[in-house]
Amino acid sequence: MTKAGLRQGMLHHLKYSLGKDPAHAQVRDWRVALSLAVRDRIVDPWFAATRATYGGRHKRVYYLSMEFLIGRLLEDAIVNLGLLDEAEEVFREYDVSFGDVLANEPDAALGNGGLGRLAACFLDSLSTLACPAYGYGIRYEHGLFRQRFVDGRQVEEPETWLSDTHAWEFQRPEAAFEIGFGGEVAETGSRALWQPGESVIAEAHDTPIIGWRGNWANTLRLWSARPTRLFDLERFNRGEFAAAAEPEALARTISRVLYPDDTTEQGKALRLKQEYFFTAASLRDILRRFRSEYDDLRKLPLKVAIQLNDTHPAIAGPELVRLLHDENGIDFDDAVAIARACLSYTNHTLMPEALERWSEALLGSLLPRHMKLIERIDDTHARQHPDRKMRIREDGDVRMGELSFVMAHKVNGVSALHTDLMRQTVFAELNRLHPDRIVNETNGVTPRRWLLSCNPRLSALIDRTIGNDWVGDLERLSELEPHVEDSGFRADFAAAKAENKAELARFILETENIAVDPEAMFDIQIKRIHEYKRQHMNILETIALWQAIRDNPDAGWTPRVKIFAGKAAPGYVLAKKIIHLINDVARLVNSDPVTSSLLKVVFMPNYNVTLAERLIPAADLSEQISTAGKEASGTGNMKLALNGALTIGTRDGANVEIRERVGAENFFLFGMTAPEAVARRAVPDHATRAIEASPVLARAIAAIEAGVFSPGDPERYRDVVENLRWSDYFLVCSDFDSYYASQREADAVFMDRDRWIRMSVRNTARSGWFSSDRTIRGYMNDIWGVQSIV
Ligand code: 475
Repeated sequence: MTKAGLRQGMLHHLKYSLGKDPAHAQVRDWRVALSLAVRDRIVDPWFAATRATYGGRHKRVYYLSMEFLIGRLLEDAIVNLGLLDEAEEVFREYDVSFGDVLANEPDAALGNGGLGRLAACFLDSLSTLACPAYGYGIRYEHGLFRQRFVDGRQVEEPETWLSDTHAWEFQRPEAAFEIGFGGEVAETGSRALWQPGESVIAEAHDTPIIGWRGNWANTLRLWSARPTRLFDLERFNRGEFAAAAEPEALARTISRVLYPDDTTEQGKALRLKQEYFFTAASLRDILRRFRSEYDDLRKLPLKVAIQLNDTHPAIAGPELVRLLHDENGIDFDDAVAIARACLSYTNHTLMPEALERWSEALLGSLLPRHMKLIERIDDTHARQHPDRKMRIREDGDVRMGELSFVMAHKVNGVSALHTDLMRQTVFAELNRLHPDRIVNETNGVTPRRWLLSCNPRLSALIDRTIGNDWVGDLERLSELEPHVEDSGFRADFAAAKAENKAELARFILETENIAVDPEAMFDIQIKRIHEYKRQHMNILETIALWQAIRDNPDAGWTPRVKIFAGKAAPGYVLAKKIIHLINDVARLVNSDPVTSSLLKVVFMPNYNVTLAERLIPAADLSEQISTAGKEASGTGNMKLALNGALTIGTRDGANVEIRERVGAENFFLFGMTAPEAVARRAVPDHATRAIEASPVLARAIAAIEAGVFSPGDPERYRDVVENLRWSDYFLVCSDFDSYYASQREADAVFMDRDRWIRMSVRNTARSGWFSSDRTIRGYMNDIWGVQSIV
């Protein structure tokens, strides 16, 4: 499309969709007008993709996920359509800042963290690879809370992405299903009929997702809940206004807000309702589409692949069996076999507190028919394997991981290490029974968002050096490798990083009022706050470094800026304490004249996709320091390495594979391995011993205890410290010395700027394998049995 076409489309929407002329248009008007003009360009490829899928009678992939952390969509769409230059020029003509227009778009945070962002990267790759696919999820009215700090403490505020006009979706009032809850099951012979006690309507909203180069578009279909009965007019007329609106309020609660907990499971009835709500609506939609083309439901697995993103949609197993068996009269065992052939399940965490369990009592009251079917699935499976004692139900709970495993033909982990640990630990027994079921699909990230658009300086350099085919084939980045010997290339590579850092430094000054030295090492830890991710180990190291610099300010220290960002679950007390501690340390350290040219600490509030896009291109050092065995994969680690950051990290998750690919000599490794961590945990007093053995750690802890960072309130971090001393399940103390030493090695290398740049180039050149295009090809071949349509 030409610039003229884009201009015309935008002016058309400005006038006829927004009722404005250019002279009076506000930034929001321009943003919505541009979005609608861009959306218009997506519709034809979108229709064409649908026609090609129908016409070729192709199998479709359905990705069921409670979370899609998509962020802003406008730049993504513009970049994928190849309209970036055109859009920039048009806005120059109107003297409107294109950057402001892009920044006006709300960041759609329909997810918590890694799991939700992975789903969003997968959408981009599915379209790029022309794989016929639908994402299915919930259209939350409020996404992940906004984070503010008040006196260093996290405060949560509701997020309102929809109130600022979401220009991408098409409402589909005709694509609606009634979803039931509760009620009774009437058994007649071998058949059962579920009569729900209450119900809500699931209504579809479609967002087209265009792939790289604009050749193919899939659909993200999000469900919102509305009441079957809008409004109780009788009660209203009696003057009972609040009561009259009750049915509506109750129904809308279901899609009102995203649960803000990641990696903990809370067993709330509303959460289960949300899970069943979107899963049931999606399955009904999938069967409706199948039936519009085929009549034999037994052929479902030939045309339908359903991926369960963690156990949140695990009720899909029993629900599909219910639809096939109860509602379509297919024999129970056949129904289970058909469902299993369609379903596959991705596990994202082995942390016991994250593995979903629902009490049989709750499940039985909310989904009585499903509870019966789960019992039957469990009994059948147990009967088939009488020598084993594996049960889906345990202690009055249904274990959703086990249910998903039994109902899936493939179960995958998200990194090589994580998949091995699945086989050895959580699913050891099931793996013995079904040794071919577990497969690995190491995560990846989309190169369009996480290099091309977020890092225009580096992208332009790569284009100039090797052309731009890397965007659709990230392994082509290996062609950069020979250029590591070219001093001109190295200088350009260093300059791109330096400019990104200078830009971030300006942003930090503007938003946080902290002056940071753009020449210093930008050392970045960005992710949800969790004990297993060990932000507290990082801040302890920061304290120790500060103390060491104060002891001897002229010892030739490498200047550092420690940057943190991430949200804590609102109910996770210790994680919130860690945030408070980091902010307290920042306040003191940043105002210390002795260290101020050498060390700064910044906690950027409200981490989200947009902030990640700012931080990642400016990173020198990527902190990937989880306790070995606890981080399933990580994906931020991949984004940072791809953008030339060196990793300081443990042998955990995908770090292992990153290190293999970028080379051990280009990676700062420290800490125990996963088996060593397990063994160490069994040593009594491991933490106390580690603290006694490490004067550096002991002194850092002592400073916290003495109230150095919380003057007048030395008790503030008592729980953090006690936890470290007396339990330290995540082995912060045991790994500390190794971490500290590795940091000092990073300091030394950073001083040798040319060496650092070479290592940085190699990280970029060797990270091509971590494209989500590669990951999705893996799912297509190993799990779904589908092919790209060309
Ligand atoms: C892993 N989220 C990362 C990433 O595979 C991994 C759990 C319960 C409720 C809501 N959200 C969650 C997760 O479990 C999660 O995000 N897991 C993450 O998945 C993608 O890279 O290591 O921690």
